[in-house]
Amino acid sequence: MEKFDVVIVGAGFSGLYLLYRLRNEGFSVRLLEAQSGLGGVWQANRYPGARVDSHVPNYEYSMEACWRDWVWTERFPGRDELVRYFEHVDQALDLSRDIDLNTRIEACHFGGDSRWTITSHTGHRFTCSVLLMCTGFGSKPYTPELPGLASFAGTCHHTALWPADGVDFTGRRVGIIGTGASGVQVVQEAAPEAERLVIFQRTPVTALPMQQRQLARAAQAAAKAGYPEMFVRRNAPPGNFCDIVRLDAGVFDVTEEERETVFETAWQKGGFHFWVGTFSDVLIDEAANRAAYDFWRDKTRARIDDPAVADLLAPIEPPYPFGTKRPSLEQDYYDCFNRPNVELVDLRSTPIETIEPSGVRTRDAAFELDVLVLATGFDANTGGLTAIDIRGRDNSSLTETWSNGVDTHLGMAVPGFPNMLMLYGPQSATAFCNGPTCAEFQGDWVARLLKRMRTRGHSLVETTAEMGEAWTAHLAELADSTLFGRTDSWYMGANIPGKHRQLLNYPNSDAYREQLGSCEALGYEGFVFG
Ligand code: NA7
Repeated sequence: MEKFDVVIVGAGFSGLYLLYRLRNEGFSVRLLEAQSGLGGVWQANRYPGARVDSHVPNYEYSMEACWRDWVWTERFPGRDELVRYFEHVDQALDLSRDIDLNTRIEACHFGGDSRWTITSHTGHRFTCSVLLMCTGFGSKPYTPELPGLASFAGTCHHTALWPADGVDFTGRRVGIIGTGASGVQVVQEAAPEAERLVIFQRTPVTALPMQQRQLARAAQAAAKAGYPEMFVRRNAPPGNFCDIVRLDAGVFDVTEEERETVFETAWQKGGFHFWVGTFSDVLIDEAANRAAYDFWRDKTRARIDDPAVADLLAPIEPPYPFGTKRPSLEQDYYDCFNRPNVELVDLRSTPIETIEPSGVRTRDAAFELDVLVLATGFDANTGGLTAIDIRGRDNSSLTETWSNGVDTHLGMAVPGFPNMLMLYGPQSATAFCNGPTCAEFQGDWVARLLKRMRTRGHSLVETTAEMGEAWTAHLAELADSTLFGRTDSWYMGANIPGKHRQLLNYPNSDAYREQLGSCEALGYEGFVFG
């Protein structure tokens, strides 16, 4: 059994940052990763068109060793470039010597000796004092129980389980179930290649213009003079992006003309600007939200030729408050529906009845397909953790503990699971916080906590049931005081049948970071040390 101060599970942004930080602080650390390379979701999501929705230079580490010699080719980099970025980070920070790849963790048990024992799929065991779970919010793909799915005779893959040698859409009849971020991206790739493309939509996505562009090497080199200051700004309010700033004014605090200008400016900037970079009340106030939706709807409908298709993709009445399901970014998603080979099926009016060997049968029609793409998302936030047999005090199982809902303190610690901390986990700012920004401020917080414990001779840190209940109640208040609680989304755990409905992501990264800071300033309030 290999013995360490700290074991980290997961080699995405959070896990790699912690390895770098904690090793520099003199801890013995091992990072264990199921996949064959670094980058977390970017290893797994190799479906055609996979691309990050955060623009350069937000989606990268702030350490100069990582950005000094690194050059991006696109404003929103694609999956392969992101994987190469992680290889570059690996070299720049010399990480791999402390990482075991191809090591899927099956069990983590907290023992009577106050240490964790971690068991891999091969039966290899590790022991550590502190366990850091960095399994990400989207590491467990979700495949709905579609009757007859196993009988499909063609090629069928979930986007997050895509084969390494790819799938050729050329001249084939392709069906795509799901229109979230992954579905939008695959549609854009498949539409020009497939002989026939059928998109099965249950809920329309409010996709925003990416405004993608190539990045010139010289311009990036010049911009780097401003990077240190930008990365400091990324860690301060407002927001967690270098350059997306929400106004300190509500939608109706300005004239109609000013409002149009603000919306139009954000639209032209592209990316998440229109989602989180306009007025302060868009995600809080129904009327303000409606103004944003109407702007989005009118812009979007203007691109769709067939009014009946426009009614499904961008309905006159909002299907849910704008931005309370995650908006995806698109390049020519809506234009794809003007192509003669592309067809949209509304699953609300004609649900899937069965999958047959030849394709998909809905209540009204049968669609013969050669390829079926399941862009159906993830058991988000909790699935990556509950997939592992994690057992805390008294052998209690995390999966069972969370079966009626998640309680954590700050989205980082679970009552009854001492010396285990989660990064980018449920009930933290996860998914409302730019990944690398969150990885760094949470990682720094953990590093300071572990150093303090070492200085004071503590070997145990845990939170209490009262703190867990209080944090959950706080998130419930946030769900009620914003528009997020009204929508069935994976933020609310509502995309998985039977999953407890609760807000699983803290919807304000500035306020979240302040909470972490005040906890620390008060001597790690809510934590008990031993
Ligand atoms: P998402 O955003 O969860 O999207 C999944 C899509 O699959 C969504 O449109 C769902 O419709 C649809 N879905 C799920 N189950 C079914 C069934 N049973 N029938 C029909 N359609 C279904 O996952 P993505 O992978 O696109 O993106 C996840 C995040 O990863 C993304 O936001 C980024 O942060 C990266 P629904 O909306 O539930 O009606």
